[in-house]
Amino acid sequence: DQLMSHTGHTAENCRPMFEKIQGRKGRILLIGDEGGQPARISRMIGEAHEVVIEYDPAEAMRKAKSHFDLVIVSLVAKSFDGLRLCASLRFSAETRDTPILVIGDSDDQQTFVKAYDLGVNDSIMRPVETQELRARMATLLRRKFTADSLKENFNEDLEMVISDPLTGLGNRRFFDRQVEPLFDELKDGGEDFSILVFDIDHFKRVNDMLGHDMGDQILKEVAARIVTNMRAVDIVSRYGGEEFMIAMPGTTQDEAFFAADRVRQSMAGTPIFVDGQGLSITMSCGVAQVIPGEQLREVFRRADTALYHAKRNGRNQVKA
Ligand code: GH3
Ligand code: MG
Ligand code: MG
Ligand code: MG
Repeated sequence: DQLMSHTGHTAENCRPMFEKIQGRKGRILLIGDEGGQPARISRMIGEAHEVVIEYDPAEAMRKAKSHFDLVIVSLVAKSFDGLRLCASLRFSAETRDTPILVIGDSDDQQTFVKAYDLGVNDSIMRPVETQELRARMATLLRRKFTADSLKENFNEDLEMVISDPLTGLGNRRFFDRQVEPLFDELKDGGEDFSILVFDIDHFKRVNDMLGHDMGDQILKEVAARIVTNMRAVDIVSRYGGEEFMIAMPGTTQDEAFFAADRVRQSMAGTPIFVDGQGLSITMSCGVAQVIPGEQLREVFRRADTALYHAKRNGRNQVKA
């Protein structure tokens, strides 16, 4: 077959893209007819990237979900519908952001237009020419790697900003970020929604007696016991020093009270062991259910007031 490019794009003066991009090997999934494009394309890509060839579209779809950097789809394959595969790739959340390069025939402009409509990133015409293929791939991969690294850095920074390194729980910023949109959503849907605030009893005394490091160990265990006793849908945070705020979606005040008391008992009923020493730690809790029409900060205030009553009333108890 001919290796002349239709684009008139000669590559003699281009730097060949044999090497890795940004120091990374790309993971490339090639999909086409058996005995057709994929084997040839794979040879053109060479050793610089990791290539996986697939002939079956369903299997290709499954594989595409496991972190490929680029998917190359033949639109001239006879054994499956390439456009349909592109549509599936764009439709699935796991492959929505994976770049797609399609290979088609130069006289089939309509197919290319449809492919771009579906959201493919780039196209190349047959007969595929090595330098052009590599140059187009390099552009797509460079963009993908940059997006990946932005995403990673963003998540790392975000993680630092919203998580508490001592307990592993989200912090106040995390809680507010999670709860505000949830609050609006549940309020609109008319669903029940309750807030709990826990505060450790006489924690200053614990610190004074045992030291701040022991205090920290206790905080870790307290956080773990709270998480163990809450559901996965509940949003648990270390809101302040020794204060934990929890949002319970789909939960009435009575149900929230019951859950809070279960947490309280898990603390009061079992000593916390730090350095072989068993310590009896208790917590007080305030509960408030969202009243229709109320603002989030009003719910927080009512939960805080309930906590204040629990403290005033002798601690180690839940008040609503
Ligand atoms: P109360 O029962 O009224 O809540 O008494 P308390 O002593 O727990 O309440 P107060 O708010 O007066 O004191 C909270 C103490 O928690 C102050 C501080 O020594 C301690 N604390 C806050 N954050 C941390 C932390 O990150 N580590 C440790 N070890 N102690 C903390
Ligand atoms: Mg406190
Ligand atoms: Mg306090
Ligand atoms: Mg306290």
